[in-house]
Amino acid sequence: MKIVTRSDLPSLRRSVDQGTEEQRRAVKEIITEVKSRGDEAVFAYTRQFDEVSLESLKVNPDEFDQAYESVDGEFVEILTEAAANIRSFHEKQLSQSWFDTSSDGTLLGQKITALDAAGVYVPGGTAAYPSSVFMNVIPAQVAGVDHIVMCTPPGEDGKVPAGVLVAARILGITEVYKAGGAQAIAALAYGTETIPAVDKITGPGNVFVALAKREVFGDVDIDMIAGPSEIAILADESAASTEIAADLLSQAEHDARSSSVLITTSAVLAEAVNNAVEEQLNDLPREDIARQSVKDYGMAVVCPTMQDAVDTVNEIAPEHLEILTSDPYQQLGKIKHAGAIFLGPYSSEPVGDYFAGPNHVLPTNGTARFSSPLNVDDFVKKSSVIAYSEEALKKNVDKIARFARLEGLEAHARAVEKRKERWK
Ligand code: HSO
Ligand code: ZN
Repeated sequence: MKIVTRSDLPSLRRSVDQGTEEQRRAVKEIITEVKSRGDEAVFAYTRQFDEVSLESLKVNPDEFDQAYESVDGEFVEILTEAAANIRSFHEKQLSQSWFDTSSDGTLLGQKITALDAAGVYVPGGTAAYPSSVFMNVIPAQVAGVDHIVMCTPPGEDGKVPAGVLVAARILGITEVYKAGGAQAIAALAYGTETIPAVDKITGPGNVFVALAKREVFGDVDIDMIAGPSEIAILADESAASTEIAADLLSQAEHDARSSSVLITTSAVLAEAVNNAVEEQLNDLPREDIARQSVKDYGMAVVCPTMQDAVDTVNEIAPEHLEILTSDPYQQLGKIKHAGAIFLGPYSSEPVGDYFAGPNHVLPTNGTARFSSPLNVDDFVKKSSVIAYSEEALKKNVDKIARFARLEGLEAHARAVEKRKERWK
């Protein structure tokens, strides 16, 4: 990893993958085809891209049973405990409808209603993470979404990874469809004979999934277009260099474009972490990915003061921030932009990826400046409620009519004035 001073820090923002012209055209075509030919198009694209001929798009109960039997009992117990932690954290996010009355008898409020249906996309291959099933489904369940379905590409054997099915079953999700890529997103957005149309699509995916989500946005809602994982660690000389290196690598192994950055006041620590990263890289199973990531996006930034270090964190607005200083709570107050903040030596980042309870779907690439972790509010919407009283309308009708006429909207003015006839 490079060791730089704050003034030499290059921008860590990675350009958002907009796909190539050809990829964008392909995605548009897939969406059009799925819209008009439904299941038939999904089957055809699955043959073409996933190289498998399916008999049915829907995972059947036997497949769930087989998945359940194929994994060991302890794994199921760990998943069950993690799901309970994630659920109880998200239950605290539930917001309530509210109604306020005023002395003139008016009632104003905000009514919260869950979305009717949500679709979770789970990527295929090695990124088919049971933990991501939890992080996308649980907030929707806590919000009260009645209909939650999942789409995931089948492997060449026509199967969905066991861990994904076990995670779905633990949550009581029975509708899992074997569809991936842009065709899955199109099916979730517009519906096919088998796959239901939903109101919101969440979950990560490759460039085709991301382009398709952008394309259907507006007809349905989407979560965010997540970029590669990132970790920033704010540390002083009190931190353990080997633990820092291990935590940096935990995110570097996600993707060759993942970024892992140490921000520190100690040049000695930066050097020690750099050495520890090199050493630990050597025997990682995903060494190639992690090494590439550390080479291109790994960095130690040495800052003259802790305030400079904190400013650097806020400029980066990392997805994950660990604070490994002698006074982590004191620094917490100064952090403005980070998706998830981990305090102290026992809060290693994977604690949050899997188990503590907060969501691991987090804003990346600096978007923590303006957005939040996936949460229960992402699966509800609010309706404003207005019950104006006679007294209030009497008092305000002329102001409202005047306002409307100032906008040149005569029918608006007359609509409110119509009520004046009641008072004659
Ligand atoms: N750290 C990833 C999420 C994840 N980690 C899933 C392991 N599994 C999000 O940035
Ligand atoms: Zn992770």
